[in-house]
Parts: sequence; C-alpha cells; structure tokens
Amino acid sequence: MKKALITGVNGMDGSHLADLLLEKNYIVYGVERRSSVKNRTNTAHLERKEHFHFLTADMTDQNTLYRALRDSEPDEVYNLAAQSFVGSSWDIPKQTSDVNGLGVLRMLEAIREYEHDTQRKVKFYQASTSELFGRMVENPATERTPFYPRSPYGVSKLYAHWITKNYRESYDMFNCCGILFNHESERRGIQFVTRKISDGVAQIVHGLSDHITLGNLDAKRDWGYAPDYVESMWLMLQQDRPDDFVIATGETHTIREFLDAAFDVVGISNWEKYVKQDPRFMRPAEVDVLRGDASKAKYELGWTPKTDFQKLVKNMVESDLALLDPQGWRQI
Ligand code: NAP
Ligand code: G4F
Repeated sequence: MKKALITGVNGMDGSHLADLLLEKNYIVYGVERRSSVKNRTNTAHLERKEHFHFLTADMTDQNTLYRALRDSEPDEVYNLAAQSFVGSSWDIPKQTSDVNGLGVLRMLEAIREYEHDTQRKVKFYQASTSELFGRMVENPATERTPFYPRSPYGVSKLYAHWITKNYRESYDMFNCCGILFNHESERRGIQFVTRKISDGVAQIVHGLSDHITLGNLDAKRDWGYAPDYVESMWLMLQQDRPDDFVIATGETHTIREFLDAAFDVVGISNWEKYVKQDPRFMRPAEVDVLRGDASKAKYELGWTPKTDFQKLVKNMVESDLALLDPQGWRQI
C-alpha cells in the first residue's frame, strides 16, 4: 500500500484529500498542530479508520516535520497547511510568512534530510494559489502568466512557489506546484465569503438572523468544488516527471452572482434586503478578478472540473440548512 502524509489535514482540502486517498487504498497520515481544543470538524469521521493516523507537527518547527516523515515513511507528501485566510494576512503578516513561506522551506529541508538518511524518495505537492496572479496581467491566467500578488498571503505563497521549483531544479526533487483557483465545499471555513453566505442564508431561513454583512460584492472569482480539485493534486504526483499546473473552471462570477444563486436555493429573489455592507470586510488591496485556464491540466493530467457553479452553491446552502436544522429544513 502507498503511504501519504498530508499537512493541514483538518482543513477543507486536507480532509477531502484524505477521503480520496483512503478510497484509493493509501495509508494516510494527517498532520495537525497542537491546540488546546482540537478542531476535527472535518476529520472526525476519519478517527476510527484503520488506515488513517493523526500526527502532530508544526510548519514553524522543522524537527517536528522531520519526525512526521520518519513516523509515516511516505511515498507522497501533500503540503496543504497554511494561514490560508487572505484577509487575516494583513493582521498577522509575519506569522503568515513564517507558516506559508518559510514553513515550505522547512518541509523541503526536512525531506532532503529524510531522503539522505533513509535513501528513500518522496514526491512533494505544494499548494500554490491563484492569489499569485493577484492583479491579473493576463485573463485567463495560465502557467506562463506573470505573477502580481496583492496581499501578504499572496507574497508568502510566491516565496513558497519559487522555493519549491528551485529545490526541484537544484536537487532533482519530485516537487509539483498546483496553482489552484478558489475552490469551496460544505467543509469551507466559516470566514470565507462562500461559506459565510451559505451559512448566512441558512440562518435567515431558520430565523436565527435577519441579514449577512459582507465587504466588496463586485470582486470576481473562478470558483470550483474542492473534492474535484484534490483529485488534481493526486494526479500531479502520479506523473512521470514533476511539473506545475493551473487548476480552474475557466468561469468567473461576482459575489453578487453567488448571492443570487445562494438565495435562489431557498426561493428568495430580493436578497438585497438581507445583505449589508461594512468597510470592516474590505481589503487594503483587492484582487478584483480571477479566472484560470486549466488546458494544460486537461491535456497532461486528464483533469477537468466535474461540478458546476450552480451545483456547488446548492450543495453548500443545503448542507448549512441541514446543519442548522437536524430535523430537515424542507419541513419548514
Ligand atoms: P484551510 O481550510 O484553512 O486549512 C489549512 C490547514 O492548515 C488548517 O488545518 C490549519 O490548522 C493548518 N495549519 C495552519 N497553520 C499551521 C501550522 N503552523 N502548522 C501546521 N498546520 C497548520 O485551507 P484550505 O482551503 O483547505 O487550503 C489548503 C491549502 O491550499 C492552503 O495552503 C491554502 O493556502 C491553499 N489554497 C487554497 C485554495 C482554496 O480556494 N481553498 C486555493 C488555492 C490554494 P488549524 O485548524 O490548526 O488552523
Ligand atoms: O472567500 P475569500 O476570503 O477568498 P480569497 O480571498 O479569494 O482567498 C481564497 O482563495 C485563494 C485562491 O484564489 C486561496 F489561495 C486562499 O487561501 C483562499 O482560500 O474572498 C473572496 C472575495 C474577496 O474579493 C473578498 O474581498 O470575496 C470578497 N468578500 C466580500 N465580502 C469577502 C467578504 N470575503 C470574505 N472572506 N468575507 C466577506 O465578508
């Protein structure tokens, strides 16, 4: 059986990737960091699986990453751990850079040391992002589009992207960067705009709130479905040679269009009366539009997105309606 190590396993992508690799008959080791109260909302269902194991490590502590490698002896490492919320990266820029940027360097160094000590080879996946394109200089963006990050988060991921490529070229490591555009699911963190909206709609339907407070409604994102996207991560590591790939749907939608679709699921057309705007949720520098061209992934990996925008929104809203009403929202 193949063995995989996933950092950030309790996050949205980490938990979907763990599900996928277990289905593919891997033994999966999921890295979580120490916390006083464990956050296993997305991974509680994995706790009793025979081939799944939690390990404790931290991207800010290289020895713990080396130990995680020794304890799991992985064929594949998926580095998904990050301070992933763009908005917070202005509040905690150093921590964001340490975890997202230097954390990747620590992991690469730990892998080099592990490969040297054990004479084993490890394939490495780095979670790069469409935030690298930031103020897009070409639309849609491809693997050849120049980067222009617009946040401390984007800049931290730029370092991670280039150090991963550099170690591939310097040390002949099997390192891949997936430049993934926004992807969402029922397991998305509650701060991100899509989940904030799906949860907000559910709260309004259940009478728990009468509005959602948001920032810039005109930004556009290329939104896909996370379970589709984690498959591309796995595909990248199954190729004969390491490379970087854009993963996207090729469609872009405004936040307003997401609101249209989300309120439509519950039969509300005049959502404007349920939405307030507050400068607190505006960013010092905004990424106005993102749209990607995943042709290379289509031809070289055979990857295409399976879930369209309307279905993604419907899945999220229905999940939140059910979460807030275990008896079933359809009865209301
Ligand atoms: P997420 O839900 O925020 O998950 C990130 C995970 O990283 C969390 O489990 C978090 O643990 C963990 N983490 C944070 N700091 C850590 C540290 N110092 N040591 C160990 N673990 C740490 O993010 P996601 O949406 O699944 O995204 C996965 C990766 O893809 C991230 O690197 C993100 O930047 C990147 N990405 C995401 C998207 C997207 O649209 N979702 C697009 C492109 C790239 P805690 O629970 O303890 O905080
Ligand atoms: O949902 P968001 O916070 O995601 P953002 O900033 O696009 O970042 C996500 O996708 C990246 C890939 O492109 C990942 F790398 C990153 O880790 C993360 O997963 O915000 C989306 C848009 C922004 O333009 C923001 O200004 O929604 C706008 N927005 C408007 N009101 C809001 C809100 N965003 C949030 N989070 N909360 C609001 O109230």
